Amino acid sequence: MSKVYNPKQIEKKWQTAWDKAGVYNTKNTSKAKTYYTLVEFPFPSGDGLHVGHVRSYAAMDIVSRKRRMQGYNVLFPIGWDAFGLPTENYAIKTGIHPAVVTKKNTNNFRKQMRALGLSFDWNREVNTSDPSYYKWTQWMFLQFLKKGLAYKAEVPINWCPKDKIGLANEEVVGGACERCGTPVEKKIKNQWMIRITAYADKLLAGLEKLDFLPEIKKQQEHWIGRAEGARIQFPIFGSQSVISVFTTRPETIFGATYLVLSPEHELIDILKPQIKNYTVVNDYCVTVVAKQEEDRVGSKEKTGVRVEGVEAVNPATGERIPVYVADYVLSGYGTGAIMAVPAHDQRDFEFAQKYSLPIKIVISRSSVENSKDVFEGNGRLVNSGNFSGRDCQEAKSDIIKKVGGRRAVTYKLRDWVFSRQRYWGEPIPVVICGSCGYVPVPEKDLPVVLPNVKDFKPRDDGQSPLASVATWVNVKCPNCKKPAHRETDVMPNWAGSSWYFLRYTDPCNTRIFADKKLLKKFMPVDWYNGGMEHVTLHLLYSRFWNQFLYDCGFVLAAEPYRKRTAHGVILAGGGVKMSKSKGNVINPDQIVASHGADTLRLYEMFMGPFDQAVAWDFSSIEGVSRFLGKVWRIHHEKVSATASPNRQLTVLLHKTIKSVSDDIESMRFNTAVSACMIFVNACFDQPVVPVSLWKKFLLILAPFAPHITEELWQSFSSEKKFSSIHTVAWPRYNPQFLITDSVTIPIQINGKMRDQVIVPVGSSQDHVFAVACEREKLQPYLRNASVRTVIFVPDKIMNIVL
Ligand code: ANZ
Ligand code: ZN
Repeated sequence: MSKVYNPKQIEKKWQTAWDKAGVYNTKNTSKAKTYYTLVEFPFPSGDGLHVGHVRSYAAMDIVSRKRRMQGYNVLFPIGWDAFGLPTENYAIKTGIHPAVVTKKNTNNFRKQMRALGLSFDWNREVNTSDPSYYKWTQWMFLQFLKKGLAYKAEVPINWCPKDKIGLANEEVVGGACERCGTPVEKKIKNQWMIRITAYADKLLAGLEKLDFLPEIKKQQEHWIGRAEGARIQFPIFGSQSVISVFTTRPETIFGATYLVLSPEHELIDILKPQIKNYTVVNDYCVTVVAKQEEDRVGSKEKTGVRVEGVEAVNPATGERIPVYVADYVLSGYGTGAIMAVPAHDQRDFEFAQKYSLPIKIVISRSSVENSKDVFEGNGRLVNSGNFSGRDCQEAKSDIIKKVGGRRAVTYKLRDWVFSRQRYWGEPIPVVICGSCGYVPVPEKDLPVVLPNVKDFKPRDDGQSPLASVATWVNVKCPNCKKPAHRETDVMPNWAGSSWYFLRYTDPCNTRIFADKKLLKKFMPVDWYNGGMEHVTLHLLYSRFWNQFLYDCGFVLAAEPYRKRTAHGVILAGGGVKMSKSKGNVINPDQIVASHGADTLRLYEMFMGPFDQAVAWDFSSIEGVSRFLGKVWRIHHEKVSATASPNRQLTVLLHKTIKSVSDDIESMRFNTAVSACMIFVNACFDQPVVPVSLWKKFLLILAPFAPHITEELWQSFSSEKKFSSIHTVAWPRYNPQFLITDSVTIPIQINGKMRDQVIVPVGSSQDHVFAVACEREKLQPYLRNASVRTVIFVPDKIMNIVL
């Protein structure tokens, strides 16, 4: 064994040994309690793994290793979220098939992950772009279809008029096409939709019992955006039509001085003959519809046009009020039309001021709240007919009744647009037949395999490149056998990641996506760690997907994740974002090559609180590397089997075991590492370190620095057969050593107990005697007496013989 710590000589060696011995393999048949740790599987980009991945993976690797040592049968899997735009765009640029690029990139990721010593069970790797995987994604789509949760609808998509392609939201940057900078337009397309809104209440209710970070729950609730209120119909004067509005404040209806339609509202076409300024209205609508939603709402100045010739009747007052179209009313929310109450709603107030519309106060503000702002609070009704004088909340039900409205609930959550007119995704398994309509591909014919194409670019007509593959597109209708054609849209990138955690339990099953027995054994995931950027879409989609499969009876737990935590991002030195264009991206491979994987892992755990953003700091890497060097030296220079017991080190060791054990559970990895450093420094100050203490220390360091600890541990082993440190039981601490740092010592005078003193553990005879001499209780005995001898047992007892 080398005298100096050299990670290059040990890391590869142990990675191979662990693989060979199957140390991290999850056992389907084990009787031990299971524990399922999950990290977000990466998109295998051409840039390879970055240091941000390492932070999350190393953290959950530590949790997984601790659980194994605690005796659990741990499932800690990994795979590839392999479909997606970057690979497709790369294919468009280079002509290299996305499957070829994916293979190359996953090989690189796998190599990088292995070099980090992550304890994944590599037998369970999944790849969402593999037909044996997406067969089941397609099968699940058919279940949605069967249950009426997949449907077709006309919805607006982002459209680049120059490239002539539909864009995903993430390809729209500041309202312009990410590649060419052309302002993006909206284009109405017939799309596959998934009715996630049917699960809005279940998704909300399910949150309650889950151990998610409070911030994560809040974001999910906000995204679902449940609002209680009423739907109220406003008749149109001189017409059969009515305008139905959704309001959360029906009690303010006496103050509704105008109505607003969203520019997409269907009534605009229906009322065309009646609208005097139709051209102006229509031009306005077309411009607004082309805009991005974030440009329409928010702080921007509101715009609108009066719909001339159309007046509505306020059902509370009987008054005729004007109707507008305006950008601040959205089509996808509520009914897409509002009653505007400018005295009590800030948005309406701004609009009313701009267009000189009447502002009528219907709730009196209590005198204390006398600011100039629009009063959006509750209070006594005024100017509200018979209801005046009543408390607005108390009168709410009566007012809804009086105007013929009904209570209603609305959600911000919208149905999921599930089509992409792209290539690198799961083909939607549907055949379109002239006589039968949309016909599901029979389950026995799955997977519908993505055909090979030469040109990956979407077509000028906005269709997927698949539309050009005649041999693939033209099929017989599964129903009537007449000529028909395949759906050429593919699924969004979010599909495959909505259920990957289920597949890990049974990754090779060809009969079903996962066997129920194995689902029962491993699901739900015990602990899922991921980024804050995924707590709305991915987390919501996957919870929904799992809840749906649960309702169908295919999985046994309604909620897929028991616990969800999140890591902070890693910034470049100076606290700025790491980005290729700035050239400040840190490649983990470099650190592994220069300092070793153990140092990189330990550094990323030590760099700062796990849930916070931290900046990269090379000098700290050196510090961590020196720490491991010290561990190495102590092991070789000080650890001894014949060293006599050392109380100070023993107490410190037990404290360290406790803090490392607790800190791993609460993800305070940085303080766990510093506790280890304190212990190592204390050992370094000693001439010898008892081997029994040292072995326990190696065990708690093992999850953090798996290679060096394995190497040092094996030096104690004389057995031929390899038995890894990572399978040894997690050490327990003895609470007795932790109770306190001081002890109570009884003081005897001539063998009779007279008092007791509290002194620091390990106090000397002189110190204890000095403390005793100060005690009032002992004064009668000790004053003027001559001490013959003192019998002292450290930390136990003192007998003063006079
Ligand atoms: C009248 C009213 C009076 C309103 C008042 C508020 C205050 P939240 O709370 O965000 O859910 N609204 C309804 N549909 C809308 C749409 N499609 N686009 C934009 N705004 C819409 O919002 C509910 C309130 O937002 C509703 O209650 C409605 O304005 C508006 F003193 O109706 B309210
Ligand atoms: Zn047919």
